[in-house]
Amino acid sequence: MAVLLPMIASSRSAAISDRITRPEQIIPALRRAMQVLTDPAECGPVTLSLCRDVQAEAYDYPESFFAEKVWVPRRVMPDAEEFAAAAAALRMAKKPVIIAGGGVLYSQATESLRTFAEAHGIPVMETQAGKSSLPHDHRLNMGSVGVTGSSASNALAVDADVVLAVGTRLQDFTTGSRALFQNPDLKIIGLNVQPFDAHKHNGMPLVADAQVGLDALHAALPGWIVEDEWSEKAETGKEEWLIAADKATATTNAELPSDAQSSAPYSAPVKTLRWSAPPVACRAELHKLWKAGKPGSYHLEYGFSTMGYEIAGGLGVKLARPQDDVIVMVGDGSYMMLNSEIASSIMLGAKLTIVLLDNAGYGCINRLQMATGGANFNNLLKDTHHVTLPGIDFAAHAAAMGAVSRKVSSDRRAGNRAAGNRKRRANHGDRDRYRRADYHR
Ligand SMILES: Cc1ncc(C[n+]2csc(CCOP(=O)(O)OP(=O)(O)O)c2C)c(N)n1
Ligand SMILES: [Mg+2]
Repeated sequence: MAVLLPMIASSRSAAISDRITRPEQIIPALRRAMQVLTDPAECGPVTLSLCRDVQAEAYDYPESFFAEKVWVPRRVMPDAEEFAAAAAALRMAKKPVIIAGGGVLYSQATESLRTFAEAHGIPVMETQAGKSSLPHDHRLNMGSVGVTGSSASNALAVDADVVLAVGTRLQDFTTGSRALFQNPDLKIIGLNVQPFDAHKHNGMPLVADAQVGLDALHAALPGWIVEDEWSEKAETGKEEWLIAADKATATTNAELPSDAQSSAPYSAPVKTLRWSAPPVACRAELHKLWKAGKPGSYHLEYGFSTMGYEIAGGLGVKLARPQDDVIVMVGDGSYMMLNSEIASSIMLGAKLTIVLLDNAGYGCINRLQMATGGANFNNLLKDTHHVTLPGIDFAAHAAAMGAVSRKVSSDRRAGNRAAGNRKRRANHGDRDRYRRADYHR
């Protein structure tokens, strides 16, 4: 009897799923798998199921099967009619905005975005996946948009008459479940390699690669620039937002810091370094307040919001960008779900700085529960059914896997230690993580 062993699994139904019952079947199957995985619109997922007895079979594979192949991203050109309609809509726009989604980063279109936005004076707002498309301090970057959006972005989005949505799925967090945009004459241009997303929200589709599409729109709109009134609204909104953000992250005399305050010491130096933060904990705060510098300096899994992704995700970032310092922010709950990649990071010599925010339970879900009128139940450890509350020593736990670990009592000290340890890493390759003082107990 054949036992099936999936090679690449995914929680989404696979774009291709193949069952390998003969060794030679892997030749076309792997090629097809790579084609789907590198397709800018499909991006996988792929499942190849190998029968266990087939795995033990010898086979004389042709050498051509092992030849190196270089992937060149496909840059889909826009259709002439879709393009003409999009350019005409923009030319008529009085209150345009751009929403930058993850597609801007995947397409490496950040320079094209900057050129386009600057030339035409269009304010830009970012989704979770699109965060860092523009540096946080760029004058046209209004910050996060939607449910976890800044006041600057959301005030513009309410009035916008044309939304150029670039490489975004326009999901419910971005659009406030269709409640955010309120202009009755609103037009959404969906610049996307994926036709399904390009058509969303009754959008005018512009199926194309983000970089190609932005460059072509720029060339088609010479001299067109938004009116002063709209630019001024953007400028004032951003100033007000920065004041509010500074206030939210400033230290106070409160006994325990908020999530917003916790993230501040790590995100401050981002201008010079490329740091990455893949947390589930405090994701709303980070979407709003993390000061992303260079493109790709912020990474958060929000497709499925999967707890346990953080340390494994951070390790992936580090393997892809070995020259960068990677800071992982993780909650105690998420840490409990998946921490074993600490051992992998040590085996691989891939240094991570892991900041563990310990509030003894599922703090953000507890807050949601309270905000909808509930009573504390089953989220914080103290509210669970228990005989004894576990006093988990996370620092000792990580140390047991080989990490250099510290429990620190304040965010400022944690930030200082992270800075100090960057130097040490250069010399000794240390790994560090911190347990911040509890702030809910
Ligand atoms: C695998 C998985 N299970 C459940 C959830 C729902 N969920 C989102 S955040 C959260 C609690 C996170 O707790 P913790 O990591 O300690 O962060 P905190 O909110 O306390 O800062 C839960 C249960 C999820 N996102 N993923
Ligand atoms: Mg927690």
